[in-house]
Amino acid sequence: MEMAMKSGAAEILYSSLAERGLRGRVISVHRLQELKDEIARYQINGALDGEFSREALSHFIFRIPEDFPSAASLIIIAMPRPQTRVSFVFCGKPVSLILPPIYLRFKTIHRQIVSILGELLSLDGYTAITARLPQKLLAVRSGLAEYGRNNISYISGMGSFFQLAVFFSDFPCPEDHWIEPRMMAKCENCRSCVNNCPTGALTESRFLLKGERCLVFHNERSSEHPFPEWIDANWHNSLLGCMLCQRICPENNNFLEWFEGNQEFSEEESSLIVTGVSPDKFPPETREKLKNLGLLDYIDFLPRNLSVFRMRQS
Ligand code: B12
Ligand code: SF4
Ligand code: SF4
Repeated sequence: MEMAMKSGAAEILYSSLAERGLRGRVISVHRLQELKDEIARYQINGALDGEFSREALSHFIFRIPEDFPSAASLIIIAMPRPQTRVSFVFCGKPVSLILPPIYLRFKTIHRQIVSILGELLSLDGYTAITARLPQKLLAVRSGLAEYGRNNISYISGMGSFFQLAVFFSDFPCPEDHWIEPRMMAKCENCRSCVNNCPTGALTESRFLLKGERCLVFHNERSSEHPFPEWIDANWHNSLLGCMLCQRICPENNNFLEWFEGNQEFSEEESSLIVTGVSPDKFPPETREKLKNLGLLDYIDFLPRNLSVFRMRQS
């Protein structure tokens, strides 16, 4: 294929990714500083809540890795991801919950993306390593995606149902596209997501999400943080995350019924998980179910998150 020898090297990479169901964009590594400044601007002007920013945004590293001085580009990849159903039984009554796109086997999917990209790049002697950068902003700035008013990014043909990954690469990028963040045209006359957000995380007064008001921030937080009192128990709608501003969105109409699997947990298993018993003490088949879903990575959050649904049944 000799991608880099040809002028349309990036286009060839894009079509090779598309053949495998992925979308990608390459931009110059020189954009790192602009990216850093863009996030810092919101931190400095106080638009981002301090506690939220420290917890959710402090893992970014806006530098070329020391052991990869030949990094010339950032490669942004999107892989379509379905919703999943996970069912529990509390007080003899079944509770069927959504696991939103990206939570199902998140790490395994990331490894799959690494492997596909690595294989394609290696054909021309290039390589890539995972970067810790603002993936959504990069997806939008590179032209891969557009923002929805709900602050989630959208790609034509995928809606918002995809997982993003960003890599440093020595793949050359002589010129790149660095475009102003764009909102989907569909959002101009639509407010469905804002109206359906119960917490005030999405408001008319500003575009930027109030992360500290978003249910997802609270149900992805470590277990020493109980849900704050201002969160109405009836707002919870997913085992992890929240689907209220995505499932109401007309841009996702084609994907609403896209579910992969329905993993059921018996009343005994549900009780073990919700009471926070250590997974080492779970029966092997329960552990296996959780492992296959990729939920062992989130196991500490499940007692808090599930207990609100158990309360509703009692
Ligand atoms: C922190 C974080 C969160 C936080 C904060 C979310 C947020 N919007 O920032 C919390 C925990 C709340 C969260 C929730 C969710 N997240 Co999250 N999250 C992240 C993370 C780690 C960083 C995001 C980030 O950079 N935030 C910082 C803010 C400043 O960036 P931003 O949102 O892009 O903000 C830009 C816009 O507001 C824009 N802007 C400002 N004003 C204006 C005005 C106009 C007109 C326009 C057009 C733009 C614009 O400029 C800002 C940046 O400069 C990324 C993974 C990663 N490494 O990047 C995943 C990630 C963004 N999350 C993801 C997902 C799936 C979700 C959830 C949908 C999960 C769920 N179903 O429950 C929810 C969605 C909540 C929502 N409505 O946004 C996916 C997004 C996939 C996609 N389709 O876009 C990512 C990329 C993870 C992944 N690997 O796939 N998340
Ligand atoms: S619900 Fe409407 S405003 Fe919100 S992201 Fe979807 S199209 Fe845009
Ligand atoms: S994910 Fe839920 S809480 Fe967060 S902005 Fe969307 S609707 Fe609001």
